[in-house]
Amino acid sequence: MTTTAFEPLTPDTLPARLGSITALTQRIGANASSWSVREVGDGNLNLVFIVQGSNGSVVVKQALPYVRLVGDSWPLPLKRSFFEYHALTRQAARSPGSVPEILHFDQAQALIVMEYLSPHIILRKALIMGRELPRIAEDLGLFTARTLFRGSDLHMSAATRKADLALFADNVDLCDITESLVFTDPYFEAPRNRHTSPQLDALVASLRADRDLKVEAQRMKHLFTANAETLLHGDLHTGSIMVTDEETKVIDPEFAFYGPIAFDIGMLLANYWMSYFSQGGHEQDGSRDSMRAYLLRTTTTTWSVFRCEFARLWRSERNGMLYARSLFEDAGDPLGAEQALDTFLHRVWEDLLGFAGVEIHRRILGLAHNAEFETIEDADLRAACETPALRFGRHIAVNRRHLHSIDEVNALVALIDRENRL
Ligand code: SR1
Ligand code: MG
Repeated sequence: MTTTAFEPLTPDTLPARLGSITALTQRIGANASSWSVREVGDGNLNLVFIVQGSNGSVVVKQALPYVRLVGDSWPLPLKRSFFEYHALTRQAARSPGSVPEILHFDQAQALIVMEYLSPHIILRKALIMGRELPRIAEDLGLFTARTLFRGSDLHMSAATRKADLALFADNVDLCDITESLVFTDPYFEAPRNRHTSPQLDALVASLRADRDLKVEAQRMKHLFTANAETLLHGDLHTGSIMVTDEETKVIDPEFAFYGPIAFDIGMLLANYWMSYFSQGGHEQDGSRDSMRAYLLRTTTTTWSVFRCEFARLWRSERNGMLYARSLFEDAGDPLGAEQALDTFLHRVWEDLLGFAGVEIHRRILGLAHNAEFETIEDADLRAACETPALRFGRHIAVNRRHLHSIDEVNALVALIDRENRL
């Protein structure tokens, strides 16, 4: 790379601009003029290229100085690429094998060269197709437990964690997107919002007039901004996960920052639940009942794997300043550590329901919608899927302290969905 001033890549300029990077040429072949380059980015923010050479392929992800979904009227700092790179290195260390291998990072050009995952596809697309992925629950339960535990004061030294907290505290603009788009905009008539209209108009108006819901959404926002508990992925929806039947990889942590443990898991479970509610819009080729059952099983297993792995790490790697062993195990009180663990996980459970509720709302009422609903072309059918999702989101956000188990919540999902379909 010869230029230092930022310049967006194009398929035509990429070979000449990246052709001398050894990490890249070693991986795919040195003859850059023979590389074939496709821009495949379909996310909301960045350019994504697949570069194929004689010996293999890589992915080049480059940030743009604005939000791709909206255009240059919404500027966004290139530095998000720096946070993504640093988050990926930490996730690779804390949950080995869970993220793509990073081959090269160029901060000035805001680009990351990484392993090309093939034949992986985006989890959201797989779920829309009705594919039952056998590994995601286990893999994502482990990923969330390991990254969230090992990035917290339960595990890290205070000095290392505080330095890292300072580094990621600068990811202000990406946090601002979440703070506005997830926690605030859905609950009033914000200019960037949209929803399936007129079918959802009455329900949307009632949600925006719902005082209990708005208060709860703001409690969740307060927690998100003020509880710098661990290094989050920050955008762990099913579009940030790539899958095959054998492997699960988590991508795109550009929203990484220090926030509450429950946020990543809440967002993930919300996306499984939204997939469930969308299944009725994808039954052209037959019933999706098996897929519905699979999705509920997936939420149950993800949450139980998370809990088990978190508990294992609590017992074996709790070397940080919180819940010090000197107070419990070393003082002959191992039960005290178990009591603290139960309390801790109970709080995570209550908070994840709140985060899940608002995540569901923002994907139906806000700017950035989900493909599982958006690909339902018939607006009446789409609204019929979105309606129970919105009601469920409201219920779990407002009643999160009274819902005691994942089975209870899944029973509610099935009930609300069935009532709407009859
Ligand atoms: C303007 S960005 C909209 C959404 O896309 C990202 O994936 C995040 O989820 C963000 O909220
Ligand atoms: Mg993304």
